[in-house]
Amino acid sequence: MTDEDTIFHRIARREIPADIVYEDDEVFAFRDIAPQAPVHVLFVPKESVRTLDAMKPSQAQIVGKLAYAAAEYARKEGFAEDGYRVVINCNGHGGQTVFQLHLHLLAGAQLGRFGT
Ligand code: IU
Repeated sequence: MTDEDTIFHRIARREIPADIVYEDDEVFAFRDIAPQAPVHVLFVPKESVRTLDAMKPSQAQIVGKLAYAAAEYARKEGFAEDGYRVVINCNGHGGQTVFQLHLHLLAGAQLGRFGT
């Protein structure tokens, strides 16, 4: 497995099962295996991007696609008005453990403040 063949790439190829809740040409989303909130869905680009820090200028729109897909999902599922949080962890101090860019969507309860 290389940097460009993470567990998320394997989920996208259906080599590893996951509860995929959304997919289009550029983005797919599935339920986090270890949810940190009642709703915890990961939005992942199909294009390989290791981290937010590794994004090229030509890839900047990918983050918008992830955020838009998450917002649409929240509206469709009916919790947009109650609210939610989106998070992108970057590298070690950010807590990134899978090195394919992904956006966490967390919802379904009042979330605590974040920090150290
Ligand atoms: P992080 O931002 O890189 O820390 O997020 C990785 C997430 O991927 C984390 O919340 C894991 O629970 C989740 N995850 C998963 O849903 N399925 C897996 O097979 C693996 C990790 I490995």
